[in-house]
Amino acid sequence: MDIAELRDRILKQDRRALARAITLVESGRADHRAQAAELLEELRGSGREALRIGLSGTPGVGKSTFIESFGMFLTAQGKRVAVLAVDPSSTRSGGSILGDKTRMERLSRDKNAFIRPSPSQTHLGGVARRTREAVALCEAAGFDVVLIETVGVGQSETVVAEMSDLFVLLLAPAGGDELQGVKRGIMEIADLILVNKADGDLKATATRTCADYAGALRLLRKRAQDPDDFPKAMTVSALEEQGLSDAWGEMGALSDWRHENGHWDKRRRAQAQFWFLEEVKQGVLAQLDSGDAKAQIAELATKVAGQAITPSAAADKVLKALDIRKR
Ligand SMILES: Nc1nc2c(ncn2[C@@H]2O[C@H](COP(=O)(O)OP(=O)(O)O)[C@@H](O)[C@H]2O)c(=O)[nH]1
Ligand SMILES: [Mg+2]
Repeated sequence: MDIAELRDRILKQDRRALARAITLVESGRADHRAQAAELLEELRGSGREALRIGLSGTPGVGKSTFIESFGMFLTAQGKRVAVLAVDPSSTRSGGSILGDKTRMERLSRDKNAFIRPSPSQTHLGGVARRTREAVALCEAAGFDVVLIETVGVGQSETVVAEMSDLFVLLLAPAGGDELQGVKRGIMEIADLILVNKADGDLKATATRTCADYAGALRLLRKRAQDPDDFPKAMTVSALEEQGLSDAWGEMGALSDWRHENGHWDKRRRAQAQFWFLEEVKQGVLAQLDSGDAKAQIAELATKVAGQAITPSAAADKVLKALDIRKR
């Protein structure tokens, strides 16, 4: 594959080239990894910046419906929108988004939208790297907004928040006690809570739920990266396309404020460092799990169990034998 050509085509906003490049970053093959790394390095200085929005919510809350409505709303404003997904639990081929293709029928036909389903992969570290690199590719391909969807399971919200500029939590209208069901950690990373399905019979409940969450948000510790009135809760109806413009307005206000106050750059820099260290750790862990190290660990583990060597001395032997540069 000609990396220089792929780079040029991506910079010219060629969607087929973008799709090919994402396939390349998804590949686990060593030669593909090397090419992907080269491509990303070539695109690093593109100077293009998208608004990266992480979107989380439990199954059924309306993520796919919201992405379709919100995506259409944005493309109608002349924005180019890319949609990616992090779904570590997905073992179905095609992953979450493709399964929801019917709900995103209009958006998937829109020439200003690019939708990429989650690859079927179980290892969160692998999904994280692929998504992060896909985000960078979409950004270089000139998308204005990159939506990164995740289902609310396990660690995936944290992973998505670490690659987003804004983190949006989508919730359903619910009774008061269900408020407790949202994990505190997720509330703490949310910049905007959208209570969806604020329509028809559910409208009154949605309004109440929204007030409950607004109250809960006020109880959280104030974060340096927020202006006074954030994080915020509001209602939307993805189905009836209500509140989308207000939600977009709030996202814009928050991102403008963060740009003006230095928090935007600070966050992106911290994220780059976070992922650098993650990659180093993943690399070391992979090394422990391969070839010589694996055999040595198994052998020493037996000796440790039989008290033939202390745990610390055994660990020291493994670490000394590791050649971190070898892959
Ligand atoms: N009343 C109402 N139903 C909605 C709304 N958004 C989604 N739904 C419905 O909720 C169900 C789950 O939606 P979906 O987008 O697939 O949720 P996801 O699992 O989070 O992707 C579907 O039956 C949708 O039609 C909304 O704004 N109002
Ligand atoms: Mg869905």
